[in-house]
This record gives sequence, C-alpha cells and structure tokens, in this order.
Amino acid sequence: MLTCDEYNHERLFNTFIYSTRVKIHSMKHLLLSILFNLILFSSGHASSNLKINNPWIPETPPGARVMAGFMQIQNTGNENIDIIAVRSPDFKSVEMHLSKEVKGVAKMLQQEKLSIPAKSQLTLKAGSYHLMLMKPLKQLQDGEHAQLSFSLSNGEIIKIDIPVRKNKTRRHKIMKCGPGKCGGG
Ligand SMILES: [Cu+2]
Repeated sequence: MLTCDEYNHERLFNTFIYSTRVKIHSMKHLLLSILFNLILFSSGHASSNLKINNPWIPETPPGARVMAGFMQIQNTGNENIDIIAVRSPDFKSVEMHLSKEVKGVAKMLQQEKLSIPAKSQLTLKAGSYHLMLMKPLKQLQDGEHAQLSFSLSNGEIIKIDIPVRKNKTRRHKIMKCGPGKCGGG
C-alpha cells in the first residue's frame, strides 16, 4: 500500500517519464525530418550540371546485335564537361559514335569522349553523335527500359533509365550497319 505522498510521487515520476518519452519521441521526429530535409535539400543542390533529356532507344528487330541511344545532353554549369565512358548492365559494351561521311562513304567514328561545353547542349541523334549499344544482353522491345551510366570528366557518375520505343520515323542508315561494318574509320 502506497501512502498518499508516495502515490503522488510515483504519479509525478510516471508523468515525468511519459513526458520525457514524448519529448524524446518528438525529438526523434524532429531530427528525422531535419535529416530528411537535409537529404532532399543536399541532393537537390548536389545534382549534376549535366541533364539528360528525352533519352530513347529505337526498337530494333529481335536478334539485332546493335542498338542506338539518342538524347539531349544539357550542361547547365559554367565548366565544360566531357562524358568519358558509358556503361550499361543491359549491353555487352557501349561506344560513343559520330556518324560522318568520309570521302563519300557514311562511317561511324568511335569517339573517346563526348564534350558538352558550358551552358550548352549536345544532341545525340541519327546521323550525328549517338551511343552505340553493342550486343543487348536481354530482349529490349517497345516499352522496356535499359540502364545507362555515364562517367564524367569531373568524376561524377550519372545513371539513367532509357526507354525503348518504336521508331516512328524511317529507319536510319545507322541501323543497317551490321557488326564489323561499323565504327573505326
Ligand atoms: Cu554507331
């Protein structure tokens, strides 16, 4: 049996414990929300100056050994940026190409890098710069996605999902380029 004083003491103590718990709990909430906002805030600000817009891969007939990757690459920063390598878990390898006519012959020249000058944009498109996605490791049809990761000269790595879409325009000559006939030059 507790005396009145003891009872009050215990009650006060329990109330104290409870309010402390509530405080700790809301403190946790506060800390979590601060952390969450920090992550949001910092990821928003730490994001790259390189933006990749409208990426897509024109669908190819099943069994095609090579696909093309098109997109607009925008450099919003004040420094020039080079893409020095492109990789994908969905292709055996990825090359950077430039389609160009050399002495009357359409060729695809492999590029060591793609340069995007400060405050400007490079468009990867048929008949110009493009990604050459070599040997798909899975069937990629309209509506499916591949992953690409770009290594930049500033040490950043940008990862994107790139959708495969039906090519509504005429099939470009680069798609007729069979293995062994492409690249080099
Ligand atoms: Cu090519």
